[in-house]
Amino acid sequence: MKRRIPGLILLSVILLSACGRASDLGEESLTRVGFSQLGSESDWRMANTESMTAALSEENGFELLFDNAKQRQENQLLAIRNFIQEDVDYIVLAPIMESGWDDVLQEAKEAEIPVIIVDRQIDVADEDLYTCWVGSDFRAEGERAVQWLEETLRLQGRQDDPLRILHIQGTDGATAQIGRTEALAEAIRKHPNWEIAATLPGEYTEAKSYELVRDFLVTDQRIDVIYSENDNMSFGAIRALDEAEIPYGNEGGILILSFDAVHDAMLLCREGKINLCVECNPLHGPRVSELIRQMEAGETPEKQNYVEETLFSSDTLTDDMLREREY
Ligand code: GYE
Repeated sequence: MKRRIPGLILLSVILLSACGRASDLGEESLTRVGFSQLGSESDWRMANTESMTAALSEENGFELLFDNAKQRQENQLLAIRNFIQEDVDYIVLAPIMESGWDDVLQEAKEAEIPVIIVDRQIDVADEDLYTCWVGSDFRAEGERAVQWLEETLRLQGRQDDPLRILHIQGTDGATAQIGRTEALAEAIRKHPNWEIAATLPGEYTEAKSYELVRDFLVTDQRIDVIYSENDNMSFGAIRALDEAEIPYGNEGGILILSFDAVHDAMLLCREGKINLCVECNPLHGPRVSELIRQMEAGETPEKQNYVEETLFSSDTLTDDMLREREY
């Protein structure tokens, strides 16, 4: 009896550890990714989250730890520290703004967890704090919008007329805001007859933009152009214009230039209510999983990965383009 007990114990230990190893194996074969998403402020952001969660799914070999920071950088810092504690294989960060990441990414580096930045960029003293970035060239997007405006005004014979632009700005310090604003500022310097009527901090949301534009229009309606740094802010502006019964779009009133080109904005563009949709592609999920695949294979991905983009204007947008729109 005495001699059988150790045997039984031994057997159960073997069985237990065998079971343990079997389930561990299942989990270990999944790549664990912590993704800190900055929020859910816009249609673009929702499409981005969907693309990321679809690509980093279990069927595709990933275990995704997802955190929505609800527009607060401190929530993103918490999420990253949590991912470090969880000892994930990769951290993916969609940063709300460029500054403020040095310390937390130093911690990730010390924990030897590679960091992939997606969408907006980060401004860190040591570029080795992240492995690579994938996103858009926001300055180029702004320049495309400005060129379209110059060309449109020229075709209308208005290139020398005074032009008042209402600028609706995205989240302060975000790369998308910085690039799109810089392109406009450059255009203002170049055209002495162009003027910014006001810059409104719309924070990329429809609600904020609606309130700001509505209040602005009470005292000033001499606007020729709205330069809106994302589609949702354009939706808010359009609601305010409708309420104030101010014409816009192809009705011959205010020209509306909008960034992102999400499906609802493309619809409004097709209807002639938005004059220009500057494309900004949110479908980064497959791009991020490809970067991870490269790293898993021991390759070094390109540091900066820019996405190709185009623009759509209300006079060239077709039903086919609308149908093909994935977001
Ligand atoms: O334009 C806006 C979103 O960073 C490119 O963020 C992104 C911007 C996008 O909220 O809709």
